[in-house]
Amino acid sequence: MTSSLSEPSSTRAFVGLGSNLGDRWAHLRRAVDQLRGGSGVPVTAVSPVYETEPVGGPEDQGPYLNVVVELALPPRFDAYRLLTECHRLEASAGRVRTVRWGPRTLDVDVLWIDGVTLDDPDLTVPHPRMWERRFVVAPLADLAPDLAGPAELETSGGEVANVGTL
Ligand code: A4P
Ligand code: MG
Repeated sequence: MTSSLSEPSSTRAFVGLGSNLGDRWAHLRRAVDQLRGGSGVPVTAVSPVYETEPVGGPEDQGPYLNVVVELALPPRFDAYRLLTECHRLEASAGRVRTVRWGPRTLDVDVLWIDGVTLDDPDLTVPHPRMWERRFVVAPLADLAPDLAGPAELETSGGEVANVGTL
């Protein structure tokens, strides 16, 4: 039996990470390190980092850094377990929920899981707002041109700028 980082039976998934409070680079780096280190979900790719204008929320919040991370979900790692992992990363970054779409040290959203659709308020997949947000579509297009291409980039909104890699 062979085994590799992306076994044939794994499922491709994408999560979106955003930070606009505190040391934004450190929050994103730490979250990706935690995913690589102890989550049990192989990280297969990390997009470039984009600095992005805030969408929604208070007028005076600062710009975000956003990345998209590609994962190879093992067969028994279902979508809800992935959401729990996302919440664990947010808690570890000291996220405090105040206003909806308000500033946060770390937001981790489940964006897409190949072949999976879920219509649950606790976990909607694909993420219901992903296609309208360039802060999601631009880094996703870097990793998965089969999902997001020029048409999706064109129809999504918001200023984004590639500012490097983690
Ligand atoms: N939930 C349902 N589906 C999902 C999903 N696919 N992934 C539920 C993650 N969570 C999901 O989330 C609220 C509830 O959504 C949770 O209970 C979860 O079970 P939250 O993280 O507590 O609250 P939130 O993030 O403030 O609200 P919401 O509506 O999830 O906002 P979004 O869509 O996450 O947007 N602008 C820029 N430039 N960059 C950003 O990263 N992020 C947001 C947050 C707004 N503006 C932004 C950015
Ligand atoms: Mg969220």
